[in-house]
Amino acid sequence: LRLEIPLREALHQNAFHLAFQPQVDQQTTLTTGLEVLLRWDNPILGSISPYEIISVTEHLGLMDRLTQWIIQTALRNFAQLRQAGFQGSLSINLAPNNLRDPHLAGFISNALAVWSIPAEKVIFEITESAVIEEFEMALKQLQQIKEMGSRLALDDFGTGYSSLAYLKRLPIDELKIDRSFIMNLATDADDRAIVQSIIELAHRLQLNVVAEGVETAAEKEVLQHFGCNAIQGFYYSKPLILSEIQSYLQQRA
Ligand code: G
Ligand code: G
Ligand code: MN
Ligand code: NA
Repeated sequence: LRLEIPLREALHQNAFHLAFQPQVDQQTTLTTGLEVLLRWDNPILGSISPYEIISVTEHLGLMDRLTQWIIQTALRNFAQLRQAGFQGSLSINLAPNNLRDPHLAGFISNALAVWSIPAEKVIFEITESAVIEEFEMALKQLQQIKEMGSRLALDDFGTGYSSLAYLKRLPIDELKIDRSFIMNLATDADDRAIVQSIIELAHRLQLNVVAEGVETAAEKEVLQHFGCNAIQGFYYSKPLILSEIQSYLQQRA
């Protein structure tokens, strides 16, 4: 494949970087969370999506290396932001292969200790596709992460990749409503009904709800009206590199 050789090179040179997207609490309007997103800008190939990076990396058998780089770099950057006064949480995406790694929780725990980050400040995002195969194995890793004190979010909720069965079977703290339900929220009555129901369901299950991909004030207002806890999307900010998120946080708190 066109990506295999450049990606292998990038993995050995740590040629990636991370972007951070704010999550804004709707009661306080404070930025109470950041999601970390993997970025790779190759001078020849351009910008490659994280989906592609992760699937090729898994194929190359180098996922553990990439995951370790993501977690270490994300927590090092998070420690810097915390030192500058940020008190919110950091959300890190986990890939399917991560949940087959029995050393994952231990690795996370060590990295948290290195940077003196309280475990409860870190949220790990998973999708149904990460647990659908080898469910018992995945559940074990997730339980270990929970026992350490970190939190879990079910990402892309409502799509084929995240279903109701997993709400019951996984120790989840948060639901992230997929962008596909948000896109037409201002005009589509069906989407409004779906989103309202997801928020109500989440609250009845004592889960926090974050809406993703919010781009307009109209969408934000509908979500606020339904009691959505936090909003992430271009309406507030696109994903920002470390120096940009530092100034964003200084300006907005
Ligand atoms: O930021 P962007 O919309 O390009 O990200 C697309 C998707 O790629 C995200 O929704 C997320 O699920 C996945 N993704 C982004 N960064 C990471 C990462 O660091 N690790 C994993 N496993 N997935 C990521
Ligand atoms: O983890 P997940 O795959 O849901 O990551 C969210 C992705 O969506 C990120 O890749 C991010 O760049 C992208 N994104 C974030 N906010 C918006 C938005 O408001 N609109 C659109 N179109 N994409 C967004
Ligand atoms: Mn995510
Ligand atoms: Na998503």
